Amino acid sequence: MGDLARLPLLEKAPTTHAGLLAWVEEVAELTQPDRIHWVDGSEEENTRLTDELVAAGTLTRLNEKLFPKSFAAFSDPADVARVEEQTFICSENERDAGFTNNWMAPAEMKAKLRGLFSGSMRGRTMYVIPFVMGHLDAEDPKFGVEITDSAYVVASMRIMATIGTEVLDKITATNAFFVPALHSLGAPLAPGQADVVWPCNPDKWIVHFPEERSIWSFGSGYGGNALLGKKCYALRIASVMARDEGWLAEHMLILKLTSPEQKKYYISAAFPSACGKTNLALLDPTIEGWKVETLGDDITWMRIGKEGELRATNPEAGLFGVAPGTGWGTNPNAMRAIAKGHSIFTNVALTDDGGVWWEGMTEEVPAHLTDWQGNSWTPDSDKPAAHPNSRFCTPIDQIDMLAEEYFSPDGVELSAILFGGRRKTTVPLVTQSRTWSNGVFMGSTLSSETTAAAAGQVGVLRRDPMAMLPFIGYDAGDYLNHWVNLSAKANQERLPKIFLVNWFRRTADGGFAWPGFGDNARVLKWAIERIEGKADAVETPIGYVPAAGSLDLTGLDLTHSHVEDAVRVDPEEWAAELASIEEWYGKFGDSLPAALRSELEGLKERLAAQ
Ligand code: GTP
Ligand code: SPV
Ligand code: MN
Repeated sequence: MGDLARLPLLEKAPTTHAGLLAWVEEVAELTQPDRIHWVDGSEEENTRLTDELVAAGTLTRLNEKLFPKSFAAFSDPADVARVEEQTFICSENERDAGFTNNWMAPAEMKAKLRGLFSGSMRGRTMYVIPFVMGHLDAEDPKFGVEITDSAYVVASMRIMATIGTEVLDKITATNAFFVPALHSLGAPLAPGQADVVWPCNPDKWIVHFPEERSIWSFGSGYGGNALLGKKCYALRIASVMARDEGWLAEHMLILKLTSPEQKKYYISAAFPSACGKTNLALLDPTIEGWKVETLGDDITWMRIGKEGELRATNPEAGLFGVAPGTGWGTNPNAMRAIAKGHSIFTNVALTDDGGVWWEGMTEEVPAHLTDWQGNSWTPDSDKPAAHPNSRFCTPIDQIDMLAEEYFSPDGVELSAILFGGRRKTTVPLVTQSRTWSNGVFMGSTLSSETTAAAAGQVGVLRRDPMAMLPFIGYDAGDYLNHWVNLSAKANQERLPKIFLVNWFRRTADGGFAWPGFGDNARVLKWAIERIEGKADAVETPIGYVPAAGSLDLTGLDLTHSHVEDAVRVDPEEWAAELASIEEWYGKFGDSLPAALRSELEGLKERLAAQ
């Protein structure tokens, strides 16, 4: 970096890791920040940064009595969700990105990004955030370093991951590999130029280099675009590491279910964005004697354990949950965690007493609010008060029902895996797969109506394999093959059973056929009883669905549930579904695993034989 004024700051760097120092120096040279700050993760540092963000208008401090040490942020209206159109997997060969990803040759993309990042941090502070996804004392800790020019990102990463000095010291001491994750808002400041409250750039690029295991994110300050430990690392890059190292990185929650007999089961579930993972992970069962505890709500890393069992851990330290629909009625456990404070809310509405509100938080709608865009709002307003993808960012250890196993680097042995989507029709409440590969088939053909979690149209039906469509870091066919092959490496007796679920089926009058939320515990109970050989099922062409009387409906409000509608397998709907699945499978070309092709043939034959 020659004799630039920044050099003394680098000399004072709290590490001797040559690779890290060289990268920080290279990025500083490229992006030209005014200052470099190595994030230590301390309380004092967090207080200073959030004070600065309040002074800048980026954060609004909430009423200390209602939400201690908590803040609200309001983004640019054009920066409210992940941008899938602008997300790239830049593998050396286009084939390795597969048809589900955007691709550009790495050299071409790097040249483009160097242009965009050139001087992009002028007038700003460059923060260096050492972080680890998963346990710092795991056998093979997964380190990263995010460089960002956003203090909001620093404060949010502090909630979502383990960051700071203890991580950097371990990276240094073990001369560890780390994923370099570079982020810039793309909003440099000229001398004397006033800042805006949510700097960003209309041109957004979320780019992954899987062979190099690096991330470059430009132009957005929001969620999965900017908190690079989350979707970019723990799913897209980690899925590639997992392919190479024989494990899986998945868009899944993990929960612990304890039966009235005190038997413990661990279940993971993959649902697309804004389709119910956080809610299921924090479920309050409506059936007597069954208890749920939480291990994770968004990302699961799974590997085969020493005895051939499938073990799961949550690499995150916080929740970045959808706010709307999270309420005292539907998800009291999340509400209690949020009420403990230490949270950052983004794009929610403000109450007149300095608290936050969003649609579905309370039954009673406040008479007056300030909406997420800063406008005065009343119940007569024709727009929602909170953005549909508004979020709460809260430390996971504030969940009262957090399972103690969350803290174990070894994780838990899974008994069941659920795949689920948001489908108005066709897909029954719950279906058990016949075999592992039949379950992988269910996951590979998972479909869901799009939500506000990603920019673009909402409510459009699309295939979303394993709820990973936006997150598979390599060829989708190779990814499915990796899933198929996992069973051969596992102890067959201990392989988790796979189920397909749908909480979102509608009745003819448009209402939900199934009440969902706490009542989903009834479906978990049925799944466990299937595994234990206790619950009856009907064999259908698509798999096993609950036999009449086999779902525990004790105490269920039957005026608001239409269980028969919810579990029905309709031959006409499935004829249309089959055609749509065939079209989907056609997109994979040669990379579709043979085992899945024969699953499709099997389904076709069974449907025809009906
Ligand atoms: P991401 O964080 O985007 O990955 O989302 P998620 O999968 O964690 O979804 P979340 O649990 O936040 O739920 C998203 C929306 O679905 C919320 O508005 C919930 O109220 C709603 N929802 C969740 N579970 C159910 C359910 O069982 N039934 C119904 N009808 N709605 C549900
Ligand atoms: C999702 O979209 O699946 C999320 C939110 O969990 S984000 O972190 O923005 O990706
Ligand atoms: Mn998610």
